[in-house]
Amino acid sequence: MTRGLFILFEGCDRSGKTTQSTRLVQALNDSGIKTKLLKFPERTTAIGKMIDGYLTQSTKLSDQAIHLMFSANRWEAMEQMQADLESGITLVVDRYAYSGVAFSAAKKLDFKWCKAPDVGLLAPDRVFFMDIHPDDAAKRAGYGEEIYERREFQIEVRVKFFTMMDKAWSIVDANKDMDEIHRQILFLTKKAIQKQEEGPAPIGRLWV
Ligand code: T5A
Ligand code: NA
Repeated sequence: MTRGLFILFEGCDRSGKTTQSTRLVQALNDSGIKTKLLKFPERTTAIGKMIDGYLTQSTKLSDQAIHLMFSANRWEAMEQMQADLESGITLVVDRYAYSGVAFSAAKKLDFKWCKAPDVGLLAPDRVFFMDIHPDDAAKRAGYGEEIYERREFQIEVRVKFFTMMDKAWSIVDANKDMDEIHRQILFLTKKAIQKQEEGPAPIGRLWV
């Protein structure tokens, strides 16, 4: 049996990650590819609840402490993610370590320091970067409710994402129509799954 693929969505706030990751999971399951949706931060765990308190501005934490909590929130999911991938389940993940680094580095924390706690996490096979200018994202529903949703900060975050891209990444124009974006992502994902079936590659590790 071929292992599942690890598909990741990254991008600035309100770029459509949750919309597209949900639709992708639905479409893959509909076509018989067993797929699970995960999102980070996973706000339901004990660590996730502290992160939620920080994001909704009910708790204060230092930049370093919240950074390490976001990382711990990924590490607590790793064992299950590996087991799922090995049992042939494809994982679609809404944000991951790249968000962790981009947001903290945009606060001027040292880039290498930001990457360190996530070294060794499972690496995604494909990354879809939902690219939107923060001015366009700001026009979308719900914008501005959480701590990081400020224009200048989001522009900084977008720049940090660009410094981390490699050949696993595809830049998606997130300003296009939702259906069109979905079709493009589904096509690229199915191609990646087919490639994995033809020549299986092991699960990689981040930043080693
Ligand atoms: N964070 C996260 C860190 O600092 N460190 C970390 O390690 C991690 C993992 C919360 C914050 O945490 C930070 C980053 C974030 O600031 P979150 O829980 O993922 O992260 O944030 P959410 O608020 O859930 O999600 P986002 O704000 O990022 O939004 P999405 O998921 O990108 O966008 P989505 O799909 O909810 O869509 C937003 C709106 O736009 C519409 C949708 O209908 C919705 O109303 N929309 C479109 N409109 C027009 N055209 C399209 N193509 C559209 N697609 C969606
Ligand atoms: Na989201």
